[in-house]
Amino acid sequence: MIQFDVLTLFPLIFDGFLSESILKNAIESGKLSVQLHNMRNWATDKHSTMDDRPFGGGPGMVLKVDCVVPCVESVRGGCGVAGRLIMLSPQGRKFDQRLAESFAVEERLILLCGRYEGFDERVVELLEPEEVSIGDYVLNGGEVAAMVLIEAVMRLLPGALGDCDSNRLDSFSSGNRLLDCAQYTRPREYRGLNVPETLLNGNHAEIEKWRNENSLQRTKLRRPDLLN
Ligand code: 6GU
Repeated sequence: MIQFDVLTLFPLIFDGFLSESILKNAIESGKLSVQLHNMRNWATDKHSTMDDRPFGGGPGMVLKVDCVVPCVESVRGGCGVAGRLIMLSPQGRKFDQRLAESFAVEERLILLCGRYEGFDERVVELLEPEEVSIGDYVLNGGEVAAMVLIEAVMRLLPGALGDCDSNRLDSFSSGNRLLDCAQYTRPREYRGLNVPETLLNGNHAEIEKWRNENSLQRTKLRRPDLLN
């Protein structure tokens, strides 16, 4: 059981994500829990202001240190395990399968989602979170990145997926640095396109060989960086 605590200004973004399909089943069968915390509850004024204009001027708004720090401290203190604190931020370390594997062995992960131009830098100085980015592009906030992280970690939890080793064979898991091979299902022929003959003849050694070669070929073409 791994507990995620998500600190966000927009908890409703997570509703559909948490209540459908594989993730819903994993939560219902106790593989993980996700607690949403609305950071606005830690605002200090009557208008529930969480952000303010940046010192020095410029566009956008900055999330206030005196709201965010007490919020994190309160959520952290609400459970015996302090947990690993992760700030979703485009300035962070690039998220990958290895980092997901290191998260999957934790008891508790606290995910801090930013909005606007980000957090007052003193949040980082005081709380020393691990900053994580999901790639080199800009999102409106950390919520979608937090969902990416939760889903990637959830797939690694024992028994969370129906088929017991379907995650071990995934692209990018430890011991597999190749892209997945091409897959086909019925019909055998569609608009003149045929399923490769090897996949139809029932020879499992040959099928395995075809798939390995297909994986290697696709990786060479599309992601040569994975082969080095
Ligand atoms: Cl974690 N946050 C935002 N706002 N943008 C991103 C990101 C995170 N990762 C990639 N782009």
